[in-house]
Amino acid sequence: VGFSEKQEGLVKESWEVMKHDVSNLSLRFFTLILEIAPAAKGMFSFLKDSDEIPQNNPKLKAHAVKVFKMVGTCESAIQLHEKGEVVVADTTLKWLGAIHLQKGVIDPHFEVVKEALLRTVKEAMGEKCSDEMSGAWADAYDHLATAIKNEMKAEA
Ligand code: HEM
Ligand code: ISQ
Repeated sequence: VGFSEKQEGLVKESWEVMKHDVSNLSLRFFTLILEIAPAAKGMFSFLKDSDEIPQNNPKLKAHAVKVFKMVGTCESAIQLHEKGEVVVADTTLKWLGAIHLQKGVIDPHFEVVKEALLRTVKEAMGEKCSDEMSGAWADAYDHLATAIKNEMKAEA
């Protein structure tokens, strides 16, 4: 259940490497989401008027960076090691719950985004990506995703 300091260290350490290429990686992350689930395209406002994934859309980039960073820094999801609970700033969580509810995001979508995120990390880190590192990212993501899903249920 909990998120260990070791896991947090693995996530943050790899984030420090990946952040130097965050623009490209974020685009890759988003491309993978649509590769896994093409139907998700219609949900994103910044894609409404384009047939393909814009390679140079500042809005898309800003969004994707925000999401990537949120998991990578474990910041907005400060994992309480003692309790094994995620504490996300209440207002941030309410905001995230509201956006995703309004956009029609449902539980299975979270698996798609998770898969895309893990593949992005794996590609970016190459040989440095151990199973332990992947597992740490998976857990960091799961904690945040659970918090968002709970908030969505509370708001629905
Ligand atoms: C918007 C984060 C999961 C679809 C956002 C925004 C953030 C965010 C920060 C707001 C961006 C902004 O306004 O600057 C996250 C995190 C997730 C997650 C941390 C998981 C832990 C998902 C999933 C989907 C999804 C599973 C479904 C495919 C969307 C959509 C928007 C959005 C459609 C609105 C984009 C727009 O403005 O058109 N998300 N998200 N998100 N997210 Fe997520
Ligand atoms: C919003 N929520 C989840 C994943 C995303 C990826 C790229 C851009 C926006 C996103």
